[in-house]
Amino acid sequence: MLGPFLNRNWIGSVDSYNDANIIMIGLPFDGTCSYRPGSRFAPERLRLASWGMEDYSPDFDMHLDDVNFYDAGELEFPLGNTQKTLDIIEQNARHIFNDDKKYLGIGGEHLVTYPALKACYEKYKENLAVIHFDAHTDLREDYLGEKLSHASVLRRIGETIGFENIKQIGIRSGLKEEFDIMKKYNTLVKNKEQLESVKNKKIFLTIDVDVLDPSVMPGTGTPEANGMTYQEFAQWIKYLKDFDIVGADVVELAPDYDKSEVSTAITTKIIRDVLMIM
Ligand SMILES: [Mn+2]
Repeated sequence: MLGPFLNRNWIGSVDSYNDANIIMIGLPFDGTCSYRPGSRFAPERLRLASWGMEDYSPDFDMHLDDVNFYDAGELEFPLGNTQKTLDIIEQNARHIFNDDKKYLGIGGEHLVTYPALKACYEKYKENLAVIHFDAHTDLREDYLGEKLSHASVLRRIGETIGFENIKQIGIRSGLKEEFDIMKKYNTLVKNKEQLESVKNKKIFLTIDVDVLDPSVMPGTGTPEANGMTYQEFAQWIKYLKDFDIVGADVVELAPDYDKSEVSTAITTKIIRDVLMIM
């Protein structure tokens, strides 16, 4: 008899799509990155790194085995064609939501959130809100004329679900016009109580890892000083356990900018804890 063989799916993944409540899907796309590309390599590196992580979370007193999720692998994209790439993501997300399952996207850059959110909105309509962790507003009308850019993703999402249904955490960089939008719609959240207004809604949670300080998370395309410690971030995630999260993604890890690979290791932990609150 041969084996035992190493499992190369995400640690804790169940064996089949049909048996899972949460579908994890890799999105290796970084085509609209405005500064440093490389997030397309994140999904496979995270999968390997997951085997170096404890599958028990003391914060939640849970094992990953207690979470019913399936690692579906990575989508294959026609790199260079942004619209086709987004269409593929949207079709796959729609499939997952139509099967009454929850969606967990592993980026890739932040634009990958937009097609998944559109599919999520089709299902949950005006009952949907977005909770967004990021250093950047991502509310630009366009980036050098491109409306489909990772710098515009929250603008497109706001146009889809209404800016009053967006709550943003950790934002510290953007244009004045973007900060004006945040003020107008009161999207920027500074303390946990300010999330109460979306607590009765279905939540799509989108986490750009650059919300963490670059001293914690150097492996990202657009690092921004004065970010959160991991402890601060972990407290937010714990607080979100009582929210009804139907979709989520973790984006913008660019593993090769951090030769220590600590950024990748930390991101596996973010994903583990997101799985536990879904
Ligand atoms: Mn960002």
